[in-house]
Amino acid sequence: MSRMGKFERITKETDISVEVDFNSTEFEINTPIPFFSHMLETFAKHSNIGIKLIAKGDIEVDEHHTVEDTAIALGNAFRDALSDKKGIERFGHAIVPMDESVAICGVDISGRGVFRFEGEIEGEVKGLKAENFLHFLETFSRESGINIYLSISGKNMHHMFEAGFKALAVSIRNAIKIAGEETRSTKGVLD
Ligand SMILES: [Mn+2]
Repeated sequence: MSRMGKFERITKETDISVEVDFNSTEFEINTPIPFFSHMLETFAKHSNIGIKLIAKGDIEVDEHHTVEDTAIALGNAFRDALSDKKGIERFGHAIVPMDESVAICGVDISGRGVFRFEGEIEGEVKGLKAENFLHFLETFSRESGINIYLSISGKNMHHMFEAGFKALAVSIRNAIKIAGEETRSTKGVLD
């Protein structure tokens, strides 16, 4: 079964193209924000999902447009790859520590993209502000239809962001696994 998704978004602010393939683990990430690329590579690596993502954007304004539009494109590529969600595990969770930090994540691929965050996170890791890290996750959740709960505590911002992306990746890796033939919902559909 092919489980691939694609999305392109070109505006006056950004130019993003994303391909995801649940049957591949090869990734190639290229964004103008090295730390953001590092986070997306971390996400690809630990989710075991093949992701090809090329993003260009007006980072001379700030990173907001590029981060948001990347989330829109990645979310829609996921929605496309998830298709009718038939047979998927649906739920996934992970607790991922990174040195003094820890992230707790749970996902439900329900078709309803609600993002809930708990924790205190502010400041910036070179080129990626905490507000845009959260905005990325909220936008990805909404566009993909993946309900995401995430809690992060710690001291080092790099560790906190990275633990968050790893916990999300491991949760999604488990939730997209094929568990059977049936749709895992008493309603019969996931949307
Ligand atoms: Mn790192």
